[in-house]
Amino acid sequence: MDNKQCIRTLENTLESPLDCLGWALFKEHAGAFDAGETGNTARVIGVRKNSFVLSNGCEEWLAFPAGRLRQAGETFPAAGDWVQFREKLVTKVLPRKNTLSRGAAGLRHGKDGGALKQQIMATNVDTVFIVSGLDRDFNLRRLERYLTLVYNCGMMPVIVLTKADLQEGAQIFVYEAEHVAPGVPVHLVSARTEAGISVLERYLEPGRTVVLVGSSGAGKSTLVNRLAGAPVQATGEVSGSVGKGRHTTTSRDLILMPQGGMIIDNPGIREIAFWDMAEPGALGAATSAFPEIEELARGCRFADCRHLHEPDCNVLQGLADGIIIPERLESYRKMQREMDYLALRQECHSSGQVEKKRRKDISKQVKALKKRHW
Ligand SMILES: Nc1nc2c(ncn2[C@@H]2O[C@H](COP(=O)(O)OP(=O)(O)OP(=O)(O)O)[C@@H](O)[C@H]2O)c(=O)[nH]1
Ligand SMILES: [Mg+2]
Ligand SMILES: [Zn+2]
Repeated sequence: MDNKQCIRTLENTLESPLDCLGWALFKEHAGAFDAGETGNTARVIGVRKNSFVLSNGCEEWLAFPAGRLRQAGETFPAAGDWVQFREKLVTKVLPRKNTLSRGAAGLRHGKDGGALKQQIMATNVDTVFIVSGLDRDFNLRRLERYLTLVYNCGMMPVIVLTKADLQEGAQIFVYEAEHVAPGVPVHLVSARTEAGISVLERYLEPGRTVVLVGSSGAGKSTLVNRLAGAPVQATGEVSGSVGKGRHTTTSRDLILMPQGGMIIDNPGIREIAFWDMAEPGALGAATSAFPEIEELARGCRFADCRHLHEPDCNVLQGLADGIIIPERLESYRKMQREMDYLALRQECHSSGQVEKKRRKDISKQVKALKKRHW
């Protein structure tokens, strides 16, 4: 035993113990980098306040980020990352296959003035389970937001409608979800009765990583426990009066499942804010949460049509013809506005600069108008 101060040892008979954490698949995807010797490679399986739990498939231990990783331009570790370490120090984060992140409000009175920050929920993920409880949690507009978030991050969404035991005729929710999520698998399950659970195992093939997102109290951790066949995660009651969970899960942990895959359980999300990833304009991405609107948008006269009151807007025509559902168009426009603002914000780095740029743009427009008048 070296200086790693192991928290747990695992029995692993694989030739490359890292493969039980998905190393072989990661390497294949992330291909274009030289990982060097794997003797000092590990995966981040837990995120604590100032430390990380690392695993190399044989041992798990607490490690701390090298000071350098906090510098601008460096990648700070997150749950699911593949890293290089020196004993108890994480020295480098290997290039990510993908990153599931959202915007989170910063400290309102802090020096960042409440600016949106990137919050990473998981990295190097194969499938995202959008978990929605069929109690008071089910909401189509919210599903659309989750789908946009997942597509935005270039990941594969799967909708899991849980607590099916609480609804008679729960199948109707499946149809509704399928309607707003064309092409996305929708699974109806109950962690209480175990109905439908085994179907989810197909996403947990050896080496694959699934991440769970959803509101607090949706039933994410209960689902993990049911799939694991053991109480590996704490679960909490939903408040009877407001129908909301109590944020039982507070940290991000990657759990090795008996099926061979892994699950990253997440704390419940209060508000789904986006964080624009490298892909510009998620709503224009190849996979979209609003394919029917984007299909029609290609026929608009202007390439940058906002589908508000522009002439020859194919989307507005679709709305008039009843091809597009008004609520979905409203959802789409709202998200498009958010995404545009986010892009501008990231361009300007801080909300203060965004406001400055906005004011500058407006004064430019006013000047141009005045010029025209005189
Ligand atoms: N009836 C029923 N209740 C369930 C089911 N799954 C979960 N619950 C209950 O829902 C409540 C919340 O479950 P959790 O698994 O803690 O929810 P969570 O999504 O992990 O919540 P956070 O950790 O706060 O984000 C618990 O009281 C569970 O017993 C189900 O399939 N049927
Ligand atoms: Mg939980
Ligand atoms: Zn249009």
